[in-house]
Formats: sequence, structure tokens, C-alpha cells
Amino acid sequence: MDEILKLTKDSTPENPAPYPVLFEIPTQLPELLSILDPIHLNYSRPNWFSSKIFPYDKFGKNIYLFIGGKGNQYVLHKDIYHTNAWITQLYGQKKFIVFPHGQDEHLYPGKKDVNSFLSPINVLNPDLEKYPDYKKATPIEVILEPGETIFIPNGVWHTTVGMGHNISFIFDQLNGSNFKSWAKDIYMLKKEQGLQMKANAQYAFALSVGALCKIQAAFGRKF
Ligand SMILES: O=C(O)CCC(=O)C(=O)O
Ligand SMILES: [Fe+2]
Repeated sequence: MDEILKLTKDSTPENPAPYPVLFEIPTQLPELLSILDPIHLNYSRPNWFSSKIFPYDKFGKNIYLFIGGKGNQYVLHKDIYHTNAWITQLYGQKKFIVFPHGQDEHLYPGKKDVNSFLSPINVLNPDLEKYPDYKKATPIEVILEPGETIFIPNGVWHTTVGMGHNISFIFDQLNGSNFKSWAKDIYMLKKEQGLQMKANAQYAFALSVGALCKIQAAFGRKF
């Protein structure tokens, strides 16, 4: 941790630290969990991922600590599995560049599989000869300050740029609003890799856990 904090503190746009440096909090930094209680911070409910039936680090259920520095840049992407993301800035500033829905054709996503969630465009220096339609894209930029949270709805393209040394707390959300897209991704990602049996098994898992969460919610469980 000391080494990572030093590397990210010394990061410059010309010589950026490796990014992202991330920790899966429940497994790698469990001592933080008592400080981050409740995880949902009272603003992100219901979240079916709060159920133990979903394993960590699978199917989009993540609770991360991200550490970055000045000039660190994330890839332009939309979150895999159509999860919603809640990102809270704990320390330092990070710029978010977000593309409201309906701009996919300006962002040149990959054709299939995981690549369809990734764009080749460097938003700080777009290659307009190669990607001319990017000119039509209309991003929104916002600098997240310590103590602020940004909500990235599922399917929204986004990326980040570190303004200086910074730490963020990130978790994903699944509920009735994105369940169908989540289940479809769980199926399609395996199918497009040619793993039909695995796709079927994962889809069966997705439908069962979705049905279970809906039933439990009907019986009053607060996710
Ligand atoms: O905080 C960042 O740099 C980006 C995080 C993000 O978009 C993600 O984890 O999906
Ligand atoms: Fe993301």
C-alpha cells in the first residue's frame, strides 16, 4: 500500500502511475468494511447484490477501492453486465466524462463479447481521422470532489481522468430496473465466446437468483 500511495502521489500526465490500481474491499481490505457501514450509504437501495447469493467479483458484483494520481486515465467504457455504478470520492479530485444514452454509434464500440463494452477513443486526444463520428458525441464533464458521489446508470459510456492524487470507493448495483439487461449479458457474453452450455447454466443461475430476490422483496426483505 505504501508503494502504491507513493507511485500515485508522484504521478504526472507525462509519466502516469499504473491505472487502475484497485482493491476488492471485502476480500483484500476487509478492515475497511466497518468504516464503510452501511455500504449502500442510504442512497443506493434496493441493491440485490447485498444478498450473499451473489459471489463477489463475479457477474458485476464488486466493491472497490481505486487509487489514482494526476494524469491517470481510464478506458472509455460502459460497465459490463449493465450494472449501475455508485462512485464516491474519498480523497482528491477525479474528472468524469460521461456520454448520455444514445451515442453508441459515435463511440465505435467493439463488435462483440467484452469488446462491445469498450471504445478505442482517447477522449483527451481523439483520432478524428480514424473516428470522425466522435465529433458528434456530446460528453458531460464533471469533477468529483471528496465527499461527492456520482451515479452512472447502466449502459452509459464513461471514463475518468485523475486531477491529482485521489482515492475512490466504487460499488455496483443490481435490482429490478437493470435485471433483464444483466441477465442478457450473463448469457450473451458466454455465448459469444462459443460457450453455449456455460451460457445456459449462467442464464439459469441469473433467472433463479432474480426470481428469489423478487420473492424475498415481496415478503418484505430490504435489500
Ligand atoms: O473511477 C474510475 O476511474 C472509473 C471506474 C469505473 O468506471 C469502473 O470501475 O467501471
Ligand atoms: Fe465504469
